[in-house]
Amino acid sequence: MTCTIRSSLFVAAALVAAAPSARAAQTVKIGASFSMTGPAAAYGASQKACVQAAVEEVNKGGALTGITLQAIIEDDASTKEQGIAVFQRFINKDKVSAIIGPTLSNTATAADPLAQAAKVPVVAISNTATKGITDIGDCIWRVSLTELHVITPALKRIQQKLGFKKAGMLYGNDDAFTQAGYNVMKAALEAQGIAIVGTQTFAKPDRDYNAQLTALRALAPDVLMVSALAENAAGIVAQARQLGWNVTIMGGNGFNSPAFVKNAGPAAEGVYVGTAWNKVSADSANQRFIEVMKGRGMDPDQFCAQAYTGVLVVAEAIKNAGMKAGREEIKAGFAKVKDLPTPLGKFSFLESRDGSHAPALQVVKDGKFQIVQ
Ligand code: 1QQ
Repeated sequence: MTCTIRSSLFVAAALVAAAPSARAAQTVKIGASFSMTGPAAAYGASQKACVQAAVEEVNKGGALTGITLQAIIEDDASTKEQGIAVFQRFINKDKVSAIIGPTLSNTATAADPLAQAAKVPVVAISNTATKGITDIGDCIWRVSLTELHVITPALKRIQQKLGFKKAGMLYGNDDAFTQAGYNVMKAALEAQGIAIVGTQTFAKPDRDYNAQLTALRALAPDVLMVSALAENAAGIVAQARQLGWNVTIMGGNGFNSPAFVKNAGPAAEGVYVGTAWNKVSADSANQRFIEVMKGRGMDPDQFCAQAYTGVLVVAEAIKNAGMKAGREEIKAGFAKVKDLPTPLGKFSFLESRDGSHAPALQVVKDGKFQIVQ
């Protein structure tokens, strides 16, 4: 009910504000809450550029008859507090039709309940914590695959190649995503019959991991599983190699930013990470996406592909709702998204409102992520 009233008020306001032409397009506002500063800033810059690109492409493509999308992009500063403030602004002041983001699962656990209470549909594009996101309620949807859907098959594939017997674990214990990633890694190791010989933790502000790495190294694991955001991840990998420790390292989703590879430098070589985006997919939607981003001077990463997909999903929901773009209508439109061509592959939502498409495995080689075939 709230949804319907708000959306009709908004449509009325948009019509009043529109140019005098009777045929003027209705502007549909989409809020995007990304971490442009703070520990997740490496992801937010990519997300911002790619939402802007996707909105321009959708508007240019003309598939949304009579509708122009407008993205309002705000910095959530990688914190719960700022995420809540941004969501409040989107919901009550900007009166957006839908929200994309926030970047971190940690922020989503605090901000998404506000959208759920106000019945504003949210599309998560990079939240990968298995629990505590879409189960907030029926307004919360996500494009991103969970750590469970990515790490489990990725570990299985590496295990088949390298045959690990013993694993060490290192994870951030002050963040919903790094904790969730740890839980998934632990379960995946156990399922593969790999013994966990030691577990160490750190927190986001930490910069020295030598004590944890030295303790784990003494236990001689075959693989080190790390659940960390990009900045911590780069420091951990660089310090492990500085210690002369050449153990195989596998990271969670936090590693998927080129910022990790850049900041870890040569130490990143050989690091494995499961990914939601198969960048070498010959699929035409993926090739078109890469071309669009290259045209804008960008070599896209997984976070870009997911952000771009988030906008395509919102546009598809509006189409599914018969070119109606109120909050309730977009939410209903999400339920009808089926096999949508996107950079991530043919996209549909699961019953749980989580994303569903094939994951991939990559390794850092010659200073770049390379898909393991
Ligand atoms: C989460 C993540 C981060 C790495 C997102 C950028 O996967 O917070 O869920």
